[in-house]
Amino acid sequence: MKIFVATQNKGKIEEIKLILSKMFSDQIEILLPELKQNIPENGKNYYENALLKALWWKERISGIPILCEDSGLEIFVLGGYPGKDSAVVPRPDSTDYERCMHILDMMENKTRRTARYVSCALIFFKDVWFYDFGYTYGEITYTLRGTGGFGYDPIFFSPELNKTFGESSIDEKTEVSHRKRAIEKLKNVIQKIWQGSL
Ligand code: ITT
Repeated sequence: MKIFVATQNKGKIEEIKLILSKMFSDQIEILLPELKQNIPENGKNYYENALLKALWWKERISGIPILCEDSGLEIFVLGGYPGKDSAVVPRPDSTDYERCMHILDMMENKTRRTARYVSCALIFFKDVWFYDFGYTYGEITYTLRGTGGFGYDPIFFSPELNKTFGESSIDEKTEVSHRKRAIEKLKNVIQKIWQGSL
């Protein structure tokens, strides 16, 4: 049972591999992009960006389902910032460390620190697609904590794990992650595609 996982983010790749292998108990063959591609992500929201990635890849990959994911961090007191722009603030070429420091600067003196990660997972097969969302709620920390994960994980405290995602193992994060919650909702559809009933 093959699936093309259309992400170029190394952190996401490791997590999605783990999620899919737990969900389908290793009966699955995961194919990945070979080269770094510059895929436009100028949609109005997570769903549009996930679909843009799928439409780009469907011209290049055929015969197997394509799994795309678009995600972001939303901080309530900042009106949902950085949201769908999470991968490009403060600049597209910033490092993960710079992105975290940018958020900590913006959150200086803020006492309301609730945030959530959002994931929109989308499966595309034969010009038909299905998508769903997953959410994980947490708090923005005051300092960087831990070196695990990627992106904003060292500043995202998960009450479910009682530590930041940066302090968590990939297994722990994956148990409660927005990405797992979104992909899980597509499980039946993925199975139906493989069974040939979609
Ligand atoms: P692909 O488009 O190739 O999948 P990307 O990194 O560009 O990779 P997105 O456009 O969906 O992916 O950007 C999501 C950004 O949101 C990501 O780069 C991180 O900065 C942040 N983010 C999303 N999920 C995260 C997570 O689980 N942990 C930490 N940061 C996350």
